[in-house]
This record gives sequence, C-alpha cells and structure tokens, in this order.
Amino acid sequence: MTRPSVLVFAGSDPSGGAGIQADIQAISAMGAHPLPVITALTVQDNDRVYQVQPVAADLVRQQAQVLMNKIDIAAVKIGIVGNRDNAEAIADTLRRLKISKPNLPVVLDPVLASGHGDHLSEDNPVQSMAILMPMATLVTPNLPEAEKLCAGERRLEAQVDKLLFQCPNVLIKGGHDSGPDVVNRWYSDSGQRTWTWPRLDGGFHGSGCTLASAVAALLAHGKPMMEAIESAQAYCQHALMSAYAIADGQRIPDRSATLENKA
Ligand code: PXL
Repeated sequence: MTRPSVLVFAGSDPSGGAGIQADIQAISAMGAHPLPVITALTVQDNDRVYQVQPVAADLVRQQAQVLMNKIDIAAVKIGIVGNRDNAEAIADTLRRLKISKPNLPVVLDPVLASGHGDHLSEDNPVQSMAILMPMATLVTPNLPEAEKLCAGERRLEAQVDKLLFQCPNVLIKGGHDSGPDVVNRWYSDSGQRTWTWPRLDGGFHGSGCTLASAVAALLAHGKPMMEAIESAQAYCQHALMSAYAIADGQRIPDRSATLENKA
C-alpha cells in the first residue's frame, strides 16, 4: 500500500486549530501523506495571534530538500511563510521540483492575517505571496485577501483578471460576505464554476487551511481540479458542521476521516 505525499509549507499553531496542525489532519483524512515543513512558530490561542517567529530560510530549504531527495512529491500546499526570505526559499524549492515534474500541483492559500486580523508574517505578506503566486496551480484567497492581493481593487471581475494573469486557477472564498449562504467561485482559463454552501453560525479556526489542504491532497491523488475543489469543499463543510469548542470563541473543525471523503 502506498499513499501520495503532499509537501506542506506552513506555520505551527499550538492551539491545534489552524496552520500546519490543520493541514496534517486534513491531508491525512483525504488518504494522502503530509510532509509538514514548518515555516514559522506562532504564539496563539483559538482566537488571537500574539507573536510570529519565522524559521530560518536555510532551514526551510533544507527540510524540503531532504524530503524531495528521497520521496516522490505528488502535490504542494503553502500556507503562511513567515517572511520574504522564506517565500524565496520556497520558490527555489518549487523551481527544483518542477524540473522533473512541470505539472506538479501547487496550492497556495494566501493567508495575509488571522481571522481576527492579527499579523502572521514578519514583513509584508502581500509581497511574499507575489513571489509564490506565479508558481502556484491554484490560489485560494478569501474576499479581503483577494482585494489586498490586487492592490485594493474592489471589483471582483478586475480581481479575477489580475489573479488569473498570475495563476491558472483562482478560488475566491465567500466566507467573509454576508447572507444566508457562502458562495465560493472558481475561475480558470477553461471556465468557471460557483458553489453555494449554507453559512454556519459562529467562527471557526482553520477553515481555510482545511480547504486548501484537502484540495492539495485530492490533486495528489490525481483528481482533476474541479472535482478536487468540489470534494474538498464538501469535506470542509462537513468538518465545520462537526466543529467543537475548546474554549470561548472560534471553534475547531473536526477534520477526522470519514470514509466517503477518502479518495
Ligand atoms: O487560518 C490561517 C492561518 C494559517 N496558518 C497559521 C495560522 C492561521 C490562523 O490563525 O495561525 C499558522
């Protein structure tokens, strides 16, 4: 028995709700194997982030290099990178991986701040994401992130044009909008598609990480992009519906495996 491996670059969240802890759970639940390369340590609880300490860029580079020397990488998922040097180190790694695998799926979750707007990067995360965006297969901004990545552009169509110019697939997540439903919109050169999910009450810690990691795992299994995005949303919605509390504030998605979601 084998499992496809997903190389993950993300930050550690000691509350166990978001970041690389979420990625490990979601990728495992999808029947793939996570290779978690930590880019930054954070000090946080399930609501607020108090500190971010990026890992040295050379250490990020070496963690990935040792893995790729031995293990076949079927997909890559990127969350927070910590700072600009780490973005460069990850871009270097992706360039090397793409020499032997030009079609390697790379899912970039362009996290610019925590759900409460706390910093998750030492320097300007928009610049770090700009380094990585042209190397990604899919970018998954929420609405505030899409606006910031597009220099404050507020019109959705103009945002999509700008993002598609850099990356072939864009999934704009509607969680920050209002209304009874969350509308997620996928755009690609080959078409577009919209999914509508009932908006759930309360806040969640690590929903974006869950979704992006699940997509990466399904792409690692060889699923086509649209199918991967659709199944990952169904899995994420299920995890949010089963979320549990560990304290006041944001709840933790239950990412434990369910048979029907396994690839
Ligand atoms: O959900 C975005 C996110 C990503 N990565 C880390 C985080 C968070 C949100 O708090 O802490 C490490």
